[in-house]
Order: sequence, then structure tokens, then C-alpha cells
Amino acid sequence: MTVADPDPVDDVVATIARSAAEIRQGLVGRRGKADEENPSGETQAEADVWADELLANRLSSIDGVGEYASEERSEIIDTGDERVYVAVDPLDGSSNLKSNNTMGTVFGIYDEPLPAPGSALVASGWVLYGPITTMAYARDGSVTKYELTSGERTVVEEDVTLPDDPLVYGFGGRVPHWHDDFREYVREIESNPDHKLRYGGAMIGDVNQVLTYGGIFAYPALKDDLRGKLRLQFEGNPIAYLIEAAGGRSSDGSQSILEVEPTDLHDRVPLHVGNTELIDRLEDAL
Ligand code: FDP
Repeated sequence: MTVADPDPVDDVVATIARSAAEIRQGLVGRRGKADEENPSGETQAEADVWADELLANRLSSIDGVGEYASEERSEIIDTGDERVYVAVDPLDGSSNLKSNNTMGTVFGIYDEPLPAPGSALVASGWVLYGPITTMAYARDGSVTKYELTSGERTVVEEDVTLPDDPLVYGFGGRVPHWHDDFREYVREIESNPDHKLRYGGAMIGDVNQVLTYGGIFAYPALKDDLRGKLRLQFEGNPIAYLIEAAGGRSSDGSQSILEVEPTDLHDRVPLHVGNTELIDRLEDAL
């Protein structure tokens, strides 16, 4: 890269920010199911397919983007370029479309071809389609929060860190499917009078609560599937990168999510993120 080259990371983030209003608007009339499954075997929503197409077209045509990969497509789009590699969950929590609850767009920008470990991330973030549209973005160890309006990004907070005193917790998966030691840990968290349950069914909404109030979110290993539900490239790594940049910790149960070596583009990973003390205690408990 020469000094004059535009930074593809900036271009990717600006493009996602600019596309957010359109994605939000495009949800109207696309709340039904598509007749297809994603590579993880989940029935796709019409909006999943549509948002994936929109982001695939825009992000893969940015100069310097070598690959576009998404939770919604089995194959990587390879552009032949080789500076950054983008992994996207176009609509995280799309089951919330039916009930009109929060959802988001999650992205990770890697400097290695996909699938890549989280240590190859150079930036990550998410857009949250809540009462207003916001973005949380991590790069170079620092997190910034933005409000997004009509394609514009307005900084609302720089150098974001998790509050010291954890307040909220949310755990995915059915309780009977949790392992006993995880269930025990959850009991301990719940019994602390300083903690409150916050679970909305979209990982990104729940993780954003942890970023805002401090606490823990997990979608753990399950008795019938030790890999849990969430995808390493598209969800686990980007979330872990941002939460760690905000001073928190991530874990697959024994190590940082960012240290997990991928074997396949659509690998799943047990995900636990939040305040350092809570993740340390979790690793001791498991
Ligand atoms: P969804 O299937 O609606 O896209 O990424 C998958 C995800 O949502 C997460 O956002 C969410 O935390 C989780 O699945 C919810 O799974 P359960 O239905 O098992 O609770």
C-alpha cells in the first residue's frame, strides 16, 4: 500500500454506515421467511437474503477488499484483491423481525484470507437497529460509538470502556441444554442483587447492553452441541475484538475467542463476553 492509497478499512466502515439507513428501511415488507436455509441450516428471512446481497455488492466492489464472506452464503466472494477480508452477519437476530424487536449488522475486517483467527482482525463493529440506529466500532484498541442518520456518522462517545460495575446479564440457549457447571455459574450471577436480566434474543442487542451497562452475555456450549450456536468468523470474533478493545474479556470457555483457530468458514463457537472479573470467574467455573 502506498501513502496515497485510500484505506479500505475506512471505506468498508463508511459503506456499512451509509447502507444502514437503507437496510433499516428495506426491512419493511421483508419480514417473511425466504424459501432457503443458510449454511448453518437455519431458515433465512427475506431480509437476511436481501441485506446480504446489498452488502455483498457494495463491500466487494471496494478497492482493497479481497474477500466478502457472510453468514448467509456458503461461498466466499473472492475479488482477487488482497488487502483486507470482510466477514459480515448482515442481519443478526433476524428472528426478531416478526416481533419487531432489535437486530443488527455485525462486521469483522481481517488482514488474512478467511477463515481467519480473531488475531487477524484489524477492525470490527456492529450497527444496531434500535429506536435509533447506532454503530459501535473498534480499531487499534479503541472503541467509538456513533449515531447514524441519513448516511452520516456522528460520534457520541470515544474511548468507550465497559463500566466497572457489571449490571446486566443475558444467556442464550435452552436451560435444560446447558451444562451443569454453566448452570451453576448462572445461578451465582442471578443471585447477586446488583445484577439484572436483559435478554432480547438478538446477540448484538444483548451485547450492546453489556457494552453500555457492564455485565456478561453468553451463548454457551450445549449438551447436544459443544460448539454452541454463534459463528466464529461473523459473530464471535468481531464481538470479542470490540469487547476486548473496550477493556472486557471474551472466552470460548477456556481461552480468548480471538485465539480460537478456525477450521471452516462457518465454524461455531461457545461465546462468553463481558467484564473481566465475570469472564475470569466463568473460566474458573467451567
Ligand atoms: P437469530 O437466529 O435470530 O439470527 O445469530 C443467531 C441469533 O439470532 C443471535 O442473534 C441470538 O442471540 C441467538 O441466535 C438466539 O438464539 P435462540 O433462538 O436459540 O435463543
